[in-house]
Amino acid sequence: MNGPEQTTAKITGHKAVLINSTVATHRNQRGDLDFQEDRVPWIDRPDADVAEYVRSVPVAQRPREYDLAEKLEFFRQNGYVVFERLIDPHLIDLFLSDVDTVIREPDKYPVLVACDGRHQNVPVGTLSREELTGKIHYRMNDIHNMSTAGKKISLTRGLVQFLEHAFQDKAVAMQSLTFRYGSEQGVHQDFAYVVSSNPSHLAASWIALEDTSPDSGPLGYYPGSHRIPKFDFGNGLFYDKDSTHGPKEFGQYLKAECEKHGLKKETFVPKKGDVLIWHAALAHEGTMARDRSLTRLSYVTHYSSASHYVCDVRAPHIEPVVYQHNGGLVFGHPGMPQHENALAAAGPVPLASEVVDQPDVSDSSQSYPITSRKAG
Ligand SMILES: O=C(O)CCC(=O)C(=O)O
Repeated sequence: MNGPEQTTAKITGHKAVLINSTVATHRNQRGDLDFQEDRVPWIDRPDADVAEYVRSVPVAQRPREYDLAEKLEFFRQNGYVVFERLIDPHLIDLFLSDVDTVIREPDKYPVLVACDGRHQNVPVGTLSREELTGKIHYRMNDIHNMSTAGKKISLTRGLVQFLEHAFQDKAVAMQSLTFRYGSEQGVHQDFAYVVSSNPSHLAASWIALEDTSPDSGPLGYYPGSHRIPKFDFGNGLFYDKDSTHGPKEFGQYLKAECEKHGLKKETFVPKKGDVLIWHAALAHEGTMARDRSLTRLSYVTHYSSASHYVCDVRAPHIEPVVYQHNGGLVFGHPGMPQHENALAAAGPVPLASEVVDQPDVSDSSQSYPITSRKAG
């Protein structure tokens, strides 16, 4: 396992292999739909012994910022864990200035946004100035591809180290979402929507870019819900075009199961720089804002492990360009190499590996089993 320093090693082994994510949909010994028991991260196995694991980690490889055993054990039991003031506030300010640059010059930076009341992602340039700076609720997708500050935040040392220990593998930042206002998204579990080749090798970080008001629609989550039986979309664990049940029924099911198991909703009302990491199967939501005019500046990154996210879901047939920072990985946008790191407020980019194959995203003639699923 890598230490916390940046490294100059080249990343290898990221051949864009073809993976059929549907093989992970299966029934366990009781006949229930579940993650494949022998492929879950060690920490999710019934016999996981966190204290023993941490004793085996040399002291020099343990994070300096927190007690690793305490955080891993909390995550194992509850499906989430909080780190206070983990993100450098200066880096957050640089990131926010990158976001402002996109809002000021939306035609120059082709970031996709998902807006209230619209079903599809649209280029930020199609929103009016009033919409972009006003009270419309939208989220920006994958701004980290253009923003070096975004990459550095997603790959903050203590965060990446925690995930490396939880996965026992390098962490890969797969996608990011940047919010100005609360999402008010219904209760869900991310593995149903976010695609890796193993749905249990998934986690997310929620980072407060400002002190969060309890009235702005904070993140809500159900501690312990990562262990409740999985929902069947009619065609398995994942929501896609063939599903006969949708996000609404998913949310209703999760709420009913949480109630049945006595799991109570909590909300995350953090200070700037605080982080909450959640498990692939933690039931969570964007709570309804009591005051929709309040901002809730926040940044979500979804991660998988390097062994289970080897190609970019946006173009799985090409070799990704891999950036490395603090031992964590992130892929360059396969469709917009000319815009990668265009917003460089945070200075030099994390190390990029050699581009092995030049991306050719115009080649859509091949069919690849990993495809994007509709978000809920
Ligand atoms: O921040 C929020 O309101 C919800 C974010 C979320 O549910 C997600 O990114 O999966």
